[in-house]
Amino acid sequence: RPLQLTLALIKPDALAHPIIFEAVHKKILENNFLIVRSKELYWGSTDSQKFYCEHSGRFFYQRLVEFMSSGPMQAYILAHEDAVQLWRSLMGPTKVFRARLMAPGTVRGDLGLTDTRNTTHGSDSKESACREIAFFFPEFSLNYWYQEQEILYRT
Ligand code: YYY
Ligand code: MG
Repeated sequence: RPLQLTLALIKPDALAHPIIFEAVHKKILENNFLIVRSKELYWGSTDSQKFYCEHSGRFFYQRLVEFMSSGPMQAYILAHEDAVQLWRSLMGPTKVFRARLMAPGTVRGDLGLTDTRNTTHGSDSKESACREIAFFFPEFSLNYWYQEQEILYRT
């Protein structure tokens, strides 16, 4: 099967601690993702608001936006045959109790601190992946990358 792309993010709570960062990074490598791009970045509250606008109005929106602009993050474009689904399942459930109780061994289950400080983000569909990759890596051409893959895959 051809490779698919997803956007993964190590959030400020995880990047603040080298051991946690290493654990998440190791998880990426162990699961045979290809790291297509990676960069450290720091959001102001405007970027956080824009990225999470689908949640504006929710009770957790303000604390989420504040948290996401509280420190640096590491963003990745990851490639894998099943990149979107695989990264979502490795992360585990959003909420910390559910993650702890029902998904030990996942990133959030093992390392998540609260419902907000839950270590990582992952695109939830192929469409969000396209949108989110463009948001983080505006210089990256998805079309070009997928075209290139198609050629590699055929030859
Ligand atoms: O996609 P995912 O990150 O698993 O969860 P979403 O439901 O899209 O929520 C995005 C983000 O919002 C979540 O990662 C943490 C934060 N959040 C929160 O702070 N409190 C909640 N009760 C639910 C979500
Ligand atoms: Mg989401």
